[in-house]
Amino acid sequence: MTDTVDDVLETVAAVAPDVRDGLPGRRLTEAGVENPSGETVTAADVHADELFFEALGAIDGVVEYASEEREAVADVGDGEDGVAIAIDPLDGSSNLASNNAMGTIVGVADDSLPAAGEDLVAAAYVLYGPITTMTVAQEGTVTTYVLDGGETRAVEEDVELPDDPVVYGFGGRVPDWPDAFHDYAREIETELKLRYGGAMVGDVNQVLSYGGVFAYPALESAPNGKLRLQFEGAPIAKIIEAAGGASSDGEQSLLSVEPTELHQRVPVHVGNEEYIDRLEAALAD
Ligand code: P6P
Repeated sequence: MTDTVDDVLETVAAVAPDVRDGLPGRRLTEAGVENPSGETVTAADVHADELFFEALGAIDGVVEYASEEREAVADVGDGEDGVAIAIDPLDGSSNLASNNAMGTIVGVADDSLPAAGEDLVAAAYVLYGPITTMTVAQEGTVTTYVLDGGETRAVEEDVELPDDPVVYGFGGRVPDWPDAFHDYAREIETELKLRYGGAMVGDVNQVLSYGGVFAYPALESAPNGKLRLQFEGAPIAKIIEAAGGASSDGEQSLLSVEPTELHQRVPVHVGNEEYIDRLEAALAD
């Protein structure tokens, strides 16, 4: 299986530059449809999903492909056992209009989708920032690569969250935060600097780089929050926990959340363990 996982990660790294190259021509183009989560789909979302589906679905050993843009899991196997891919092809695509960071998030599971985070054998995100990087959790360790000119170059190995946290980023509107999260946020604001860019990959990468906490919490208007377990919460939690951090849906690790449906939403909190412990204590009061 390791060979298949390596093939998947190498393929994501190979496709990512084509996703990036396709962005300028699709800057303000909507696809005229909504995704299964009811969100407007951009032409860039569709393009990225098509590129990844074609490349990842062709890998021997990949048997299922599911994306934030598709209603159902696609069977891409040949009847043999293999791994399943859950992908957010272009995370934060609404940032394209404002030319801000976006990303790709991938979970590789050794179980049929929807899979529990504990069944992820690898996870990765690509960050389309000033430079294109790819951060991978595999076999309990995190590695960051620069993707440049067709080359994939490891630039940091055994990545770990810094011990001295600096930044926080919380999604949702303040009046929509439940009181317990609101009070927690008020405390955090006195300790850390606000860094919130509207694309999970960019905001989580800030936490991984500087230490701190990212959350898209449960909201009064949306008790399960906004982010999807399969395509955002679980793979990101896999990476942050492999980097020595912690994750929570408010009560438990995101890797322990029971998968019930492919596009299920989940409150997401990831970062240094101290901040996740305090979050869970605040919500338990
Ligand atoms: P808001 C992007 O649409 C996304 O799914 C995540 O990447 C990001 O963290 C969140 O939604 C941003 O949501 O409500 O701030 O626009």
